[in-house]
Amino acid sequence: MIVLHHAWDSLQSFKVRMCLAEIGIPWGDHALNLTEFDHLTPAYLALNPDGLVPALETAEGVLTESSTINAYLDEAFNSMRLQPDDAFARARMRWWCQHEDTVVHPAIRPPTFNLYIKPILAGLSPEVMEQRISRHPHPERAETYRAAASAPVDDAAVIAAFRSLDLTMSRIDLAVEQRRWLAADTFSLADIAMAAMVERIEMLALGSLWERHPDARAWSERVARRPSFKRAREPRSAEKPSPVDQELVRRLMGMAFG
Ligand SMILES: N[C@@H](CCC(=O)N[C@@H](CS)C(=O)NCC(=O)O)C(=O)O
Repeated sequence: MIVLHHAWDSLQSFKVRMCLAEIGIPWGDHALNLTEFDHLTPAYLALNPDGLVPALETAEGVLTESSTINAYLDEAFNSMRLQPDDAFARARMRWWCQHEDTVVHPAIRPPTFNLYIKPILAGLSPEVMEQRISRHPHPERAETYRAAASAPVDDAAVIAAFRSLDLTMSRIDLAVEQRRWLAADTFSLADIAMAAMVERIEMLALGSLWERHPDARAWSERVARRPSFKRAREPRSAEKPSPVDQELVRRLMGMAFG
């Protein structure tokens, strides 16, 4: 049995859960809470010395990096049905997976930390924060948590992120003008990778970003209708109120797009 070490509110974990749901294989569930710093316990650091989620535990060893995990799952358990047959379309699929890892995920982090994590960590004393975060193997990541707990909202970082996401949506517009899904006419790992962005935009109440991109929005709606999308977000349910400050979002959106 494979075991997924993940967090329900982690973007990159969502990608892997959606892939597992598309393939339909059973998996062991080890959920960590990132704002409780479960990913920095000695036990988890022994499993993944980077102290990040997701990590997939298999009989052969532990795999990290969500795109690598998804490609492995599709190859090992799904006869590569989530990868187009055509070599160029497959290259396009890898492009989108890489774009999600290197552009979208970094862009999503400032809004996530400023709009979602900040209110959760706000009450934590600097001493307790230091106790928990000092084990982080990546000092720049530790710094992001410290800033979320105590620094003011970083307007400039969030605005830059909105513009970056807007640019990515323009690329989605272009892609789906030419084909039904991002890499090909068939649904692929590219759509799964980018579905994480769809989910996070909804979670952070940033839906107005889609307004400038009707084709991208239609693609995002097709993605969100898939049963695997719904499975991937369980059990983080709608009844849990979003701590996102709508007024702050409106102000920052106004500053980004005037
Ligand atoms: N490139 C890695 C990124 C993993 C990553 O940054 N995961 C985030 C959650 S989405 C995390 O573990 N954050 C905890 C931290 O920064 O301390 C992947 O795609 O798996």
